[in-house]
Amino acid sequence: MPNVGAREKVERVQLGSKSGTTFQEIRAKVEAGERLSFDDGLYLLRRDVPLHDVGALAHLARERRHGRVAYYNINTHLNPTNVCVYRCTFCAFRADLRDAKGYVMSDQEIIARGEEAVRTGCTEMHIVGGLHHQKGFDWYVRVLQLLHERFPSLHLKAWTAVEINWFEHLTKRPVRAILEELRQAGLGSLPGGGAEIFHADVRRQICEHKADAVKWFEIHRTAHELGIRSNCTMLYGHIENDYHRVDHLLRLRELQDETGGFQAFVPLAFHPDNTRLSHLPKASALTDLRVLAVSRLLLDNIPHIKAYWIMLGIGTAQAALGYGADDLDGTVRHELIYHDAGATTPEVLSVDDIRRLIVDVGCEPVERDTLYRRVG
Ligand code: V47
Repeated sequence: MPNVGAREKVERVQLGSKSGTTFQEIRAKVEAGERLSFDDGLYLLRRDVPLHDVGALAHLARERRHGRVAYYNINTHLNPTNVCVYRCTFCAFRADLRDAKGYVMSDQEIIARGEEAVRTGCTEMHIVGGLHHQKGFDWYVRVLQLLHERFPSLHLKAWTAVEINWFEHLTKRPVRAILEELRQAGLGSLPGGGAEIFHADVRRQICEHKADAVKWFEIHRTAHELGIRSNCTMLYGHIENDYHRVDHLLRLRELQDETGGFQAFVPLAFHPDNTRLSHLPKASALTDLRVLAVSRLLLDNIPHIKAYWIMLGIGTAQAALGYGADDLDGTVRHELIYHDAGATTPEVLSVDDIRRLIVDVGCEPVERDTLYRRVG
């Protein structure tokens, strides 16, 4: 059964921390390699616990795993359509069927993106999009086929659990069969999007109707059972609180204990511009670093923590390499989801740029592929 223990966690979320946890106790646990608890997570997220102490602890955990290595890859994004049946309040990218800004890419445009990716040395294409009212499952399969048949060396990290759940709805077929067909068409792995905040109280307000936590976990569990690796994310800095964040992280840890199929966790800071939550302030760099550090400490079984520079901004992403993160994601090209929501980061970094960002904070840059194998 998916997500065993979720109800118990929800109750804990509502009760909150009543323990007398101290920082020294948490440090002793981390030094001894012991697992941190729900209450430890709540404690570390408190604003009155010195950020740099939390960061130093996370850095210890990061250095144990990865030394001074910081990973990056050469990648590009493809969003074949922005038209979406869902109306998530945090999303600036989506469009209604008849919106002027709505688009659907043609086969030629998709192939041209593949050509550009290979020409510019990409090893990965990150493919996500809207759930188009008029496109069937076969169109989403075809996007993969168009690219995989022509550019077989390009790893296609495609379709979030929310999209897979939409395909279930469209085809009335089980998740396993859908994933097998997508793999046959060229799917390499699943990106971590669509996780948002798992707690139902938050989900109801920011992404009502779309795949819930139980479904999100069922899809990732099935992918892992099939040998398809995946990433996981958490969208923070909107209406959630610290209890929801810890609950979210520990649910991920629980599945990872079971399957070991997650490669990387990517905390995603909410960008409010052009969304229905535009009245909310953007999370500060201090919050970004604290969330990254606590993620490294709680997710003791997920190998990589990604500081997604597009979302964090370059300076904070560099600092994050000292707060638990070991990966900057990629050179990235054609990113729309964050740029539509007000991100001011560049559209692409060169390989020299990304390597210099890593070297400048005393780390060793290592190019990886999507499955974290060293390249070159
Ligand atoms: O699920 C959407 C988030 C996610 C906004 O797997 C927003 O390696 C902030 O999942 N402000 C998609 N966040 C991006 C994603 C991702 C990114 C990089 C790497 C990987 C990976 C995955 O972006 C969505 C949602 O949580 N999102 N709108 C916004 N306005």
